[in-house]
Amino acid sequence: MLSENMIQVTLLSPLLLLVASVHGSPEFHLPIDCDDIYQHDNTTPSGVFTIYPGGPNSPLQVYCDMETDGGRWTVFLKRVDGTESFYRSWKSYRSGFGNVAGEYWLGLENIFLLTIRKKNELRVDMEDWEGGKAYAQYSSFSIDSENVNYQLHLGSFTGGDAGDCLTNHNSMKFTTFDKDLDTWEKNCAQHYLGGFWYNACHWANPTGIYAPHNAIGLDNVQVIWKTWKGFNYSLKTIVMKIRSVKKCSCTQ
Ligand SMILES: [Ca+2]
Repeated sequence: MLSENMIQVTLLSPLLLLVASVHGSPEFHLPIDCDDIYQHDNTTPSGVFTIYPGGPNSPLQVYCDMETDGGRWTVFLKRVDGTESFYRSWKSYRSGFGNVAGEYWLGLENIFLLTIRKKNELRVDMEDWEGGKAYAQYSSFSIDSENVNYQLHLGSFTGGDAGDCLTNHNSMKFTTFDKDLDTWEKNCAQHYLGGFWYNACHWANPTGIYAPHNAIGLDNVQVIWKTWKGFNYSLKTIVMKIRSVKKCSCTQ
């Protein structure tokens, strides 16, 4: 799925950064996240970059939002056009899938690594089919390791006109169609066709079926955010992103 250019950039980046660190910029390290990329150059535009939350031998491609509310956001979920299937197994949700230039899930293991390296806040941006936009923001966001099934730890709702749908999902473990760790007697992922920190089951379904509003008759299985458009509205886009809550640790 990666273009030849992207592969070359991925292979060259560590080398170029190593050279940069040897020649006159000893304080510059491999970026852990989009915040590090921004701190190194605050004129960097939004786009696809290589980060190293798992160390120098584990380059990871990601989309950085450098515009919304000051930028520095590392995007871990993006739904924009329905090109990617999100009805996926535990293994798939663990490692990540999709295309970072379009729709993707960064992977639970990568999200875990990102959130143990720094303290992060969470923002969710979404759009409807009539040009409306809304967001929801939370003071902190982290997940546990796979040993405890990537349990979600969410801070308080700090604002946003979309309203608070995720407090209902706080402290939940992750559930996929092949691994039921939700609090419902059945499997929420099988029933609502995504993979998420389901409870019994959801107020939001960011990984649900992508479809234009009213295109499918089934309720609750679409990409929904209950407190903004209700259970029966299928959203046009949804993006989940995190950033370091420390505004600037840079020394330049
Ligand atoms: Ca269950």
